[in-house]
Amino acid sequence: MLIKVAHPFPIKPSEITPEVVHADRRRFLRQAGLATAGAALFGYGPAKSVGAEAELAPLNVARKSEMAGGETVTPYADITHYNNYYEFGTAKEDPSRNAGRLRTRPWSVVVDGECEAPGHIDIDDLLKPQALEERIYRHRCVEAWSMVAPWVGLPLADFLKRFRPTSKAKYVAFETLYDRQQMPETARGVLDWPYREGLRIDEAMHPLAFLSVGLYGRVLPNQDGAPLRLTLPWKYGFKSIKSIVRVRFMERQPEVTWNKMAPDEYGFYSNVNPAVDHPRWSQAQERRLGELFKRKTLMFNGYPEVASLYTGMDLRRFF
Ligand SMILES: Nc1nc2c(c(=O)[nH]1)N[C@H]1C(S)=C(S)[C@@H](COP(=O)(O)O)O[C@H]1N2
Ligand SMILES: [Mo]
Repeated sequence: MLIKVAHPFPIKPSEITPEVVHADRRRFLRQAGLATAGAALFGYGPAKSVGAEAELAPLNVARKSEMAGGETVTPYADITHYNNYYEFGTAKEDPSRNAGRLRTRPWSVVVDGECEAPGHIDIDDLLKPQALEERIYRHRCVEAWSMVAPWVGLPLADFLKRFRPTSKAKYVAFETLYDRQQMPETARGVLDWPYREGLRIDEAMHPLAFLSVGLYGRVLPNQDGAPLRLTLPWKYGFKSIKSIVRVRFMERQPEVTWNKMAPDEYGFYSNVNPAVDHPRWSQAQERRLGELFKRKTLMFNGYPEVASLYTGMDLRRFF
């Protein structure tokens, strides 16, 4: 019998190049224009009935926080039309076009491994009694673009503690849904599916680590990782795994997608660090969506409160 085995990585890591690095100027100007128009349309506040977000259910946000130092929030149109979600295609506009196929109900998350109360939780059981919070966070992609987004969700620690991790739980691993029917792009095998990410337990329990279920006061759009995703503002965007179906407490460091694919380019920690360049481009600057000029990238993306997690570690080695 002939078994056809697809090459696991038909796209070489070296062919994945940050769009902004070679973004031609025309395209960028067009995008900047779109951003400005978007800002004029909705500004920021609770999402108004303009555009696609109006169809998504509003969430009951009990608490709001200012975590981005009063920076301008990126327009909804940009946050939802310039995405990385490779299960729905590798171009930035692909997820907004293709993620409509994703069915986000029913949805349950399996939690197991080194914990006293393993099990699964239905997304609606998680949301009902939960007082949701809004966090305005900077988000810095490893590809050197950035945005500021108003997420709605709960501290990741609150979610994880429900399952009572044991003292052996030194790491937490996360997995995205992998369903070829809903995600036909996964047939191309760009990444080794399912998409996997992981954190050290103290990183996962840090008060900044957030589990997002909404954006701009409403349920998350599929392209942004519905129905639940991580949001880790001090790390490069790829650590913020989308559409999570599985969480596992582990004694050893889990294998994670991008590190496995290109270990010299993407470390396990992936903390935003302007002093440690990616082998193929600088990480010292970034382009905020909707802005023309680059700005300086800040250590830990401007969240110095996480520095104590890494005391004594050589951040060039543990990048
Ligand atoms: N499952 C999954 N999660 C993912 C990705 C992905 O391709 N698949 N892309 C990551 C990357 S590289 C970034 S920058 C962020 C983008 O999140 P956003 O589209 O909501 O801005 O999602 C991250 N989470
Ligand atoms: Mo990213």
